[in-house]
Amino acid sequence: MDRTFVMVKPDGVQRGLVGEIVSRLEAKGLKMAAARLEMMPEARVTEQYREHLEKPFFPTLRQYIMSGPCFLMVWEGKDIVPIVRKMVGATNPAAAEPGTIRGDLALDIGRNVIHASDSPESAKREIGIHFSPEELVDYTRIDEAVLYE
Ligand code: IDP
Ligand code: MG
Repeated sequence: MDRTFVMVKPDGVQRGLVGEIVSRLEAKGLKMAAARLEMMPEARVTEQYREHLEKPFFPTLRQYIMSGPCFLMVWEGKDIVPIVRKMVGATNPAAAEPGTIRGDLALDIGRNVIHASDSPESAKREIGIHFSPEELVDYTRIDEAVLYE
């Protein structure tokens, strides 16, 4: 099974969207492997968004991510990285398709509710930043036998 890192950002937590987002991923058939609500420390924000350090929006991005609690998760499923990216939608909610999380639940690129890893390599890196191996729970979902061919 493949894994990805997903995070409800502070605007999503404040707006009470954690349940809605978890619900969509659960209903798809994906399996939650870890979850934690926390104020993300600056060192991990910087590590998470390392590729954007030199971008003009980085200081406000860091401020946004540290403005309140985030809900961090690891999810599992076959080909999960592209599947969850599709469910999340375009970075700018104004361009995100209806039916996607950002398309349905957000308006502004600077308040786009959710993060999801963009490649299997990023997923591995991001899971490693935020979770220790012992925090990843290994179990069988009762419907796994009917979810996959
Ligand atoms: P992604 O979250 O869809 O992978 P990235 O380009 O990796 O998008 O950007 C990371 C995050 O940085 C975005 O989700 C958004 O919160 C923020 N961001 C990206 N571009 C802008 C921008 O032009 N203005 C403000 N924030 C931005
Ligand atoms: Mg990204």
